[in-house]
Amino acid sequence: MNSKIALITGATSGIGKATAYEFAKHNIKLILCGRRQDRLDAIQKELENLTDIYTLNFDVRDKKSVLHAIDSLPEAFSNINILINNAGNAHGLDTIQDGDLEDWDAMMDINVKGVLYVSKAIMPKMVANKSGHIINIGSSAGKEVYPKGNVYCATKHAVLAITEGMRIDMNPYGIKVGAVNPGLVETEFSKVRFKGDPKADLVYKGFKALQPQDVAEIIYFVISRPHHVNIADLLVFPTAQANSTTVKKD
Ligand code: NDP
Ligand code: 8X3
Repeated sequence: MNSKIALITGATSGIGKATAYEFAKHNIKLILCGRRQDRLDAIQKELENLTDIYTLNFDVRDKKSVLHAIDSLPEAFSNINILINNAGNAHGLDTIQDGDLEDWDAMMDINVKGVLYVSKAIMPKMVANKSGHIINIGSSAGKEVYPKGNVYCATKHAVLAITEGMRIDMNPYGIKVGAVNPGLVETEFSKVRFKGDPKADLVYKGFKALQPQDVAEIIYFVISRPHHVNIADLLVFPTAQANSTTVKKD
């Protein structure tokens, strides 16, 4: 069987890692990306009896590394059918006047420019093949700004604008483009946001947050629709969450 090839950024943790496991169950060949090679190796070892895996180690902020990594793919992995632009994080939670410039750079560079660089490296072959599917992982923060979310929310609003632009530009080539936008998902997201401060553990206390596997199953649903069906924009919350600031806790 000629199975599809998916490239997942941010595959070392959380939503990206769970998506790798979900896709592997369905025999999709995987290109797993991230900066922590030890984790990529461990995931490859666990999944290689289910599907073919190739790992790429690069920082999505570094455009040369991104282009070089994609260019270096062996022939068997070079025709990417599915791109999951997932790598991203929040850095800090501050009012805009107290915001840290390094945090702003990190979020803009990873969440916005990273999506652009990786897409730019992969889209030409999709265009030439007149086939492909790009899913950008946005957020409920891309639909609604919450207190102290300022720059993170701006990056996720940008991801949604980029998704809409891509869908228009890819339309003549039959390439599907859509966004999956989760609310609160229990991953390493808050550990990164709060830089190891124990208050990260409180974010998912007192209610059942979405689990990475929940989002991975949704991503698989999106990529497994018939050819004529494109899920353009999907918002998913845990049941306890009504919007960014309304969460029913015990
Ligand atoms: P995690 O922190 O668990 O995973 C983030 C992933 O991004 C890691 O695999 C990390 O890999 C990768 N990454 C981070 N920075 C870079 C970089 N500079 N270059 C390459 N890879 C990088 O978080 P989540 O799984 O929660 O986040 C995944 C996506 O989901 C993000 O875009 C996030 O904004 C979004 N999201 C998360 C929600 C949540 O509540 N958790 C809700 C809505 C959206 P490594 O460090 O190995 O490079
Ligand atoms: C992650 C969800 O609400 O923590 O994008 O910003 S939130």
